[in-house]
Amino acid sequence: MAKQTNLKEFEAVFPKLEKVLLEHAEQYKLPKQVVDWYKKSLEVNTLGGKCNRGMSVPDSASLLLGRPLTEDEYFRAATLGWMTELLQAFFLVSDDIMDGSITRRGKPCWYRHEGVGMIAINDAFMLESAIYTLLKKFFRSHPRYVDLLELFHEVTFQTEIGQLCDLLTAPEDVVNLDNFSMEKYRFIVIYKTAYYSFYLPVALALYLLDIATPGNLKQAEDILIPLGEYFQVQDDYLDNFGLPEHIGKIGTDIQDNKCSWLVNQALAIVTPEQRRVLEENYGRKDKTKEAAVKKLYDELKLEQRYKEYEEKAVGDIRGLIDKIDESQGLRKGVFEAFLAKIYKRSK
Ligand code: DMA
Ligand code: MG
Ligand code: MG
Ligand code: MG
Repeated sequence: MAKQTNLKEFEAVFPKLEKVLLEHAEQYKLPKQVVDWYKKSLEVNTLGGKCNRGMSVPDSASLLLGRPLTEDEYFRAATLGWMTELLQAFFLVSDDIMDGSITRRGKPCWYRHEGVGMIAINDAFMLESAIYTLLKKFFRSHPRYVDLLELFHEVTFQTEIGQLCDLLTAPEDVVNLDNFSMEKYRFIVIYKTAYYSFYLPVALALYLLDIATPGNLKQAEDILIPLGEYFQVQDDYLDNFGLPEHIGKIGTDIQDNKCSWLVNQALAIVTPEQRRVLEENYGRKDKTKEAAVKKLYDELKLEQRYKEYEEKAVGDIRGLIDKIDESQGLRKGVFEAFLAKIYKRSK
């Protein structure tokens, strides 16, 4: 039987990876201040999250093998897991700057820490670099090294085009609700979230075990992308309806003029008067205007609408999982584990 990892076990691997990263930096004879800064950035930005993405690599590997991992297998799978967490850290540090966010994981966003500011941009680049330092150190002689490398590069690019579309659909100075559509929404969330959060960990596990084929990668993608889409709808729902104490961040989507799931749902059902409320209040850096949009969301019963969406989405995903043909090396349990982790999440 496969055994699922836990946060404690997964976090126990991090210090070993941090040591490798710091030793790698130290070979350039940097001033101590620089090494200390890198260490702090690594710790603040990589630790303290739920690690759902990272833990999915060892979990998926164990489910694919149908047995617990040996100590060495666990270490290697968790290392790939931490590399997905570094990728996530790189995206979050930059995302928080671009979205003008206030808090992350219950603390100020990194760029808002004392003395950090726009140095955070370089810190984000260094978090990304750390992925490739670890990949080279631990996987240079793995038969799928080039595939792993290309996978990280491709998923990074996919996330970046998603972020670009997210930002271009949310200009700061012009609010034009006609720019939003569910079609554009789907593009944004599939690219900015689904590939790196869901496809990446499973593809990594398949490459790690050297059982990846074009066929099983495609099968995995066909389920993981809808799963990732559902996850980002939850994120958008929680941005407005979640509690900052639970989600560790303060929602910004209304003030940021985001093409969020909620605004798209609202647009589908508003009366002309309600649409005017949106036009006059959405996307403005103003608490009172934000409150007017929140009130409209309540009147439109978007919370209820979300719950209906969730049941339908989960039913559809279960249907996709049921149809998996396990003869290509995949296991239904891999996808069931993902779904169980996010169904009805409140954080
Ligand atoms: C998340 O979009 C996407 C990436 C690539 C970080 P978001 O801005 O909705 O995320 P959050 O709500 O966590 O700021
Ligand atoms: Mg954001
Ligand atoms: Mg964003
Ligand atoms: Mg969000």
